[in-house]
Amino acid sequence: MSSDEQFMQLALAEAAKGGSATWKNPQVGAVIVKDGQLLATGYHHQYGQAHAERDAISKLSNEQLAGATIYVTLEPCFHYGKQPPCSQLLIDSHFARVVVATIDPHQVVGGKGIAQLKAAGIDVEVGLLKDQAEALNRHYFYFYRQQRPWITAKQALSLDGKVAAAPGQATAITNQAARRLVHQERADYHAIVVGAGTVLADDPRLLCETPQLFPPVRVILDRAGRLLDYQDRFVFTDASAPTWLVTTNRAATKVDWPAHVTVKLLQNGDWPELLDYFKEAELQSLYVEGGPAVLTELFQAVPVNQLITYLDPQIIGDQGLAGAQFPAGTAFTHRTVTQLGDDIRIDERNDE
Ligand code: AOF
Ligand code: ZN
Repeated sequence: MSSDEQFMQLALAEAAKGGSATWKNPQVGAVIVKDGQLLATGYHHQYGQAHAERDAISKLSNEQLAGATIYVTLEPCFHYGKQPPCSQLLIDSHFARVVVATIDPHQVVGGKGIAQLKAAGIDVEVGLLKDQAEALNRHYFYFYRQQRPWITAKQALSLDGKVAAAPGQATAITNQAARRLVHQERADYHAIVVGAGTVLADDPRLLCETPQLFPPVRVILDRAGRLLDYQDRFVFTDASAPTWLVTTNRAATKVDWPAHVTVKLLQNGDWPELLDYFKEAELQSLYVEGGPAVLTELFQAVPVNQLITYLDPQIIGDQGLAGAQFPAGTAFTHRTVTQLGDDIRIDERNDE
């Protein structure tokens, strides 16, 4: 591995420290090197706070910075957002060389940061460990390139393909290790999506394993407004995460909901309309947990990027509620299988 690669690898490790606290912003890391010596590291700690470059630069003096090289896992920003532009900061710090893993797909940056650095006479290289840098922010890159959220569908099935002992009956299908992993992976998404049927049958919490600074929004698809008579459900009474009630029933807007509940009135509530709404709300990623009616409609309507299936060896029998139906031709290109005690997790993806 070249020393450039080693320093970029270190910048990637720094970036990952930001984790889900960076929320709608990407996870970004920076490493400053001069004469082959590592001088400082930094990362974007939290949405709204200093960018990675500023975090690293703040640890050094002007003399140390002059003529140094900075490795950044994402193109330095060019725009005034919640933070001032990093491209100008790099110029003002008199860096001799800037090594960037990948271009920022966000429209307000999109190559302009690089162009400004080059115009200032700085030696700029782009593309080192690009794939790793993009994998770290998979949902962010997908959202800004494709202009729609990354969609992961999740299902928990018995060996005979059932999701509950009977329609409307809350049933624990998978073991504790599997449920725990679900609670952990929710934190990687901007929204958890379920249908009204799931809220009626299971009264789920839809929270993450550990409290999040920016918890995923609990999106409840309730086209008909069936939940208006069930305002005592956990997602409506517990304010530890936002809840969005998505419906076509005007009566929902007349209800005096608690502050964490937002009603979104749609025309017909189909998936193309939902995706437009999610895009506008800048939800970069969705974890769609069902139940079967929601997943069946999802798979028929729009491309799904990832399908996570938890499978438990129990047999429920023919009185059970069947899982989602998939249209002919549904296929995924990559898969990973993990064993969790007596359960199995199958992660399938369509990488674009
Ligand atoms: C960087 N370094 O560490 C990050 C960047 O609202 P702001 O000012 O925080 O800007 C957010 C945008 O900045 C975000 O959408 C992305 O384009 C870029 N993120 N850029 O130079 C960083 N986190
Ligand atoms: Zn920046």
